[in-house]
Amino acid sequence: MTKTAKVLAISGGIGGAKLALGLQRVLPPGDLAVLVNTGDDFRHLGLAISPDLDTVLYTFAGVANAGAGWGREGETWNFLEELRRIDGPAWFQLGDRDLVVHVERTSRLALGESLTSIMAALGRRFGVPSAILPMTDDAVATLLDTDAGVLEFQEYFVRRRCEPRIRAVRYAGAATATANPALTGLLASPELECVVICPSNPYLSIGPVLAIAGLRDALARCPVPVVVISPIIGGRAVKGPTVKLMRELGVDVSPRSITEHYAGLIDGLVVDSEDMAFASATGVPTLVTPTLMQTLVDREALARAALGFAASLAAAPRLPRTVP
Ligand code: FO1
Repeated sequence: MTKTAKVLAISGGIGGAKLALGLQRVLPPGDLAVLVNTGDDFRHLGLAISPDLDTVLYTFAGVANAGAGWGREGETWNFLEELRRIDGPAWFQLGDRDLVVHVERTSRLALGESLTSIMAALGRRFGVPSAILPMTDDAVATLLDTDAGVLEFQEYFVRRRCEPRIRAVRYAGAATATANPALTGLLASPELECVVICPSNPYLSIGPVLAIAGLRDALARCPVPVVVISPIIGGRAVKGPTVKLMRELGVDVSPRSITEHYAGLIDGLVVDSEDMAFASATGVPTLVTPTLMQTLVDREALARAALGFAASLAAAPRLPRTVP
């Protein structure tokens, strides 16, 4: 029988996976489960692509391309070069090794296997000690209402390099999607000690996860501390379009906005030392610590700090979570 996780992390791709790896490295094997965004998933060349799941898988297995943050280290590009030569859709770069995972996932889905089961099998094959849980086995797509029309996530993110101006973010299918069944059990488990929301984009990466009604409710009701690591450092995002998006949505780029975004769900916020001045105005208990993760040591240090902070919140009398 598999061990019940003690820590649940919620993550998108690149930024979130960095902290998730730190958590995996400081926790005993089997103590971590990661709930991963699938709102970026799409069909490309007939293949089922799950970028954030694969980023977490490769990061946990130690085979990720550290520079790009996505795809495999030591990748070869024969498939992509040949695709480009015949004028195929090479804007989304699929490496040869990475391609194998997409082909395998697509064929197993076609045979009726669930995404959860496929990711569990891949996790075992890659020797990953943590559970990698898709947020749902149903189709959910993050759609962007932009000044260039409605765009699917990868169309906006990769093909258009996040250039269009976003007016609204939607999560098509989330209202009727069923949360990963393992998650509801885990959130109610007496073994669970805390939930850590990784410093992923709150709108594009964590937003789709929390848009699944059953999942949001289960998280709001869970009795253990839920802490979030702010993805904003000194008014900047470490990577990606978080700050640009917040500005376009008319949201103040500050730790307080992160608390407001997660209102009713979190018990504590972790902000970077550079944002010390905001710590007393976040509206929730706040830990100030370095959050920039450039090295493995940084990732482990932030993981330890987040876990210690959650433990301190569990020990103290709990404030009721404000319902939005
Ligand atoms: N990101 C890019 O910026 N360009 C790419 O060509 C690209 C290809 C790609 C292939 C497989 C995969 O798993 C991820 C890939 N990503 C690529 C990353 C991905 O689009 C984003 O990082 C996530 O969707 C956002 O978390």
